[in-house]
Amino acid sequence: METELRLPKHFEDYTDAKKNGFLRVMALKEEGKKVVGTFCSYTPGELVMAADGVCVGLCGSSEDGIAFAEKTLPKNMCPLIKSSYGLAASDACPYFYFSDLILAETTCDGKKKMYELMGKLKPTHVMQLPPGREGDGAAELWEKEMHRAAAIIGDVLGKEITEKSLREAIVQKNKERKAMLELYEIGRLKPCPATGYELSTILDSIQFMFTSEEKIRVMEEKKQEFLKRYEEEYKGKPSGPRLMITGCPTIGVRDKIIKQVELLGACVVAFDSCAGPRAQKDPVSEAGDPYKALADKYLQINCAVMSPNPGRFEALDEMIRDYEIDGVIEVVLQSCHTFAIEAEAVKRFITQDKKLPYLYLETDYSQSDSGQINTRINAFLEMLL
Ligand code: BJ8
Repeated sequence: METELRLPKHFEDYTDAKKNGFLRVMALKEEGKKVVGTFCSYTPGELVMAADGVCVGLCGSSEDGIAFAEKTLPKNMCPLIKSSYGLAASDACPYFYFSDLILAETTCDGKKKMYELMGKLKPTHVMQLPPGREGDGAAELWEKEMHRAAAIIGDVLGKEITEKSLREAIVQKNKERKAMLELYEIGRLKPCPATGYELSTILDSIQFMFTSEEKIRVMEEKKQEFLKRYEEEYKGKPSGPRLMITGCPTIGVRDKIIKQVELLGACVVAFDSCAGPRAQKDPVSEAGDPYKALADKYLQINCAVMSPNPGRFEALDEMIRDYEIDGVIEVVLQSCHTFAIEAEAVKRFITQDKKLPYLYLETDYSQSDSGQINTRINAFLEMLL
């Protein structure tokens, strides 16, 4: 076990930020904590909490690691998958490096096949997510997968998950959800006192905090800070165009798209993504069987990997109303077939049913298309400004 706590071979070559990341997780491990790496909103974090483990999000969000991944994975793959795998396989991600277990799901084809390779680097458990909610037995299968994952997590982390510890984890995670939802809902204020860039950066950083209490405290502090900013500087002032971002996770293209949109005068006030406000709205039921409650909650996530996926349109409708949206930008990562195909129905819904401007941007983590993306964002915003 001691050998696991050695730093990687190339540690001295890493940037200070990366070195700090390694040292932080190593310190946590030295306290005896177990770390579980995750990649998706379908992951029931409550199971990890119930075994006294710490969940860390491992989705790759930069070009780092992509060249390394392309030695193994096809080049024409989603950048999120390549970056995640490349960082893991090259020992460049401190959180993967120190993870005791990877907890993943059968979402899109690229991810689930990549997990097979990842399983050769680390103990990896892939939960069998049903491809749709409506199939006979889908809910039952997912509930069984909760039990199977609980047994494996308990085993690897060396702490049995009891009904009591799981119920406590559900209550605590619901508190986190509430804090996250309230922070997202800052976007409902008009004009919005926080940029989408700020909000998404804060919310992404939350996944690298190691205790639920710390996450809740930071989110509450930020919410109060934005409310104060609204009262003192924004209230009663005119609002610029209010945009919603929908589609694939944007953590790896935040600078290229969200920052650019806001530099040009619009504000991203809403995120229709797997981790956005709609996913936080419904807590896990604290009554009844906890495994069934987890299965029910996590099967409702409106990701395009689900077929069919009608809940996404209901959620879009609700958010357009609640956040007073003037236009929608759909971001699809290159080679993400599920979101790319669903985009046609999203476009129809936004432009025909909701009569709002819609912009489709397909991109990757490189900077090679930045100029072209700026031109398209400019032209789109001209319709709104
Ligand atoms: S719940 S959005 S985190 S699957 S973008 S890797 S789908 S090819 S990230 Fe996702 Fe879970 Fe859904 Fe959210 Fe595949 Fe598409 Fe890449 Fe994706």
